[in-house]
Amino acid sequence: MTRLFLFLFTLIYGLTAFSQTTIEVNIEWSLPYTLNISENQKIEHLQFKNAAVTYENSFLPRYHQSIPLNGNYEISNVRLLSAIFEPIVAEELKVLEQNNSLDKITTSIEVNYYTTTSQKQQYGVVHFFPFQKNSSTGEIEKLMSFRLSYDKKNVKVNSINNKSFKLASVLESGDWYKIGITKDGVYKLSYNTLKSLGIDIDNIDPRDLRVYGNGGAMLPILNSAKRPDDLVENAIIVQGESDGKFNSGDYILFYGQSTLKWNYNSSLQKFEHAVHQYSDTNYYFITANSPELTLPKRIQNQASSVATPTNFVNTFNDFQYYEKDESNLLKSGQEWYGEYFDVITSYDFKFNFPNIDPSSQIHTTVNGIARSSLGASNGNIMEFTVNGGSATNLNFAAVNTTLYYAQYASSSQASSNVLPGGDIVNVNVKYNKPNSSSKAWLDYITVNAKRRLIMDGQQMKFRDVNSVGAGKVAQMNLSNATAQLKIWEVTDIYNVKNQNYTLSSGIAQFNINSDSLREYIAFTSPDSINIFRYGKVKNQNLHGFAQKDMVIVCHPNFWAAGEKIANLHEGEG
Ligand SMILES: [Ca+2]
Ligand SMILES: [Ca+2]
Repeated sequence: MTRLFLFLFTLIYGLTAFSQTTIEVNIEWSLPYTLNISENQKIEHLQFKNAAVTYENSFLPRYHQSIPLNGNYEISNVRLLSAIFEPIVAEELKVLEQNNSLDKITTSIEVNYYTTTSQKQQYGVVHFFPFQKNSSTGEIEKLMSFRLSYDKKNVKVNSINNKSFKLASVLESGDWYKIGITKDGVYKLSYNTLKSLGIDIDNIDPRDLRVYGNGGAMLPILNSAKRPDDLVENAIIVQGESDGKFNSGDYILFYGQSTLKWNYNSSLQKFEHAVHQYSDTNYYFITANSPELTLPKRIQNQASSVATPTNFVNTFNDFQYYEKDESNLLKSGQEWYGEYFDVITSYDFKFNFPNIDPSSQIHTTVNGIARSSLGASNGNIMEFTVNGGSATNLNFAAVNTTLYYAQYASSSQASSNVLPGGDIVNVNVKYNKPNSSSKAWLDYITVNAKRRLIMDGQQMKFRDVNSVGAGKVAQMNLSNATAQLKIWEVTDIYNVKNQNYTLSSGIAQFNINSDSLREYIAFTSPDSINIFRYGKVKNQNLHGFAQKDMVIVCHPNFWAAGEKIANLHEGEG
């Protein structure tokens, strides 16, 4: 038994090598600080050197320590040792009472910590409120000094941290031309389009043509989240390339993705949209002399699965949203709102789902915000109806409308499921203004519906959640199909596939292994019009820069101020 225990201990210890470190800390307290919030509003709060003070924490100062871990480590087992406290004085107690922050102070300090990455370096961050309520005297005490003890634990190198960065950007050399698009779809770049971009189209070999782009969705906010390291090449079709000459009837076909992203929420079983906060246009880059030595990527054919179908797909999931970015209430941040409910308190919205499936419920979600001193129980409610049916309520909490720094408005969201009455889905949103000063704004509406799998228009995207599952094989039956129809699988935007199908009595049929959700676009005519041409781009090599400590991005109008900040930080080293 002992031997087994020893063996296990060695094994665990060997896998997770860690070391313990201790730092001595003195907290440098000063007199309570007075913060001027506006001309006639002041807040007093307790203060020490490098304290973090926020409204959310009732102005209770928080201790913060960032610890460089010098390698691929994780911080753990953080403890405060030899903590020395002193009772707070009456004046300090008064400040805590005024700010209603006493209830945040408990009989022992709750230490919070996490590991984060900044400039490819790992840091441990420790934070806590340096106060305790003495369990025997009941007095509030503040922390004066302590030893901060923590373990540094080796972490398994994951794919993000282990990532090797490219030494050079593809844009470093070669001739590059930029285009922009705003909608998901199949695009056609004709001889004339390429020529007007500035490409020397008569003298290039079309077999060298490549299109690069990283999809249009917003980059993740977290620095540590996975993302492409450089521009990624997309598979394309170059019609007429085999003769080595780009003739006037030759063209490029590629799948372009807009900046709007739809994600499937499997717990709610619906698709949710994410609007790009910085761009309505997604860009693609074209070259015939890329510095990359790989063979140019071309769209490959994908055979129909020979496995026996388990699911027969005649309907598909579709979704639409309505969201206008019209007002930003505090003139800051990322949240924008649309329709304003004040004098007008009711708005109608129309969604069109061609060939809607009458037997599947439509799922509607409405999100809004309201600014009112009254809560939902006093009528601070938005309600929506779908096709005039029964109302669904969004209940809003009251906000303090007199305090400048209080929460400006409260948000709410509600959903409903109803059977459709036809292809058109009418959504009415009303605000039940509880008093004359109450107002509300619409954030967005999303509608998830099922449509019959019937080709509609020149391009149609489709996917089916119902047939997804381990070991499942779906037989897709797309009707209203003609011989001109092409079906591309666009699940992997970098490696789009041309799906083979059989056509019989106007039904395009193919089988697929559907253990995960796949997405398709069927089209009879690619879009050659909605392409914005930007022309040639300069060569650039972001990967060639030495690592910077700080990057300042600013509008040319603020160049002078930007340089001033840069000089200030450079001076500090
Ligand atoms: Ca040709
Ligand atoms: Ca919004």
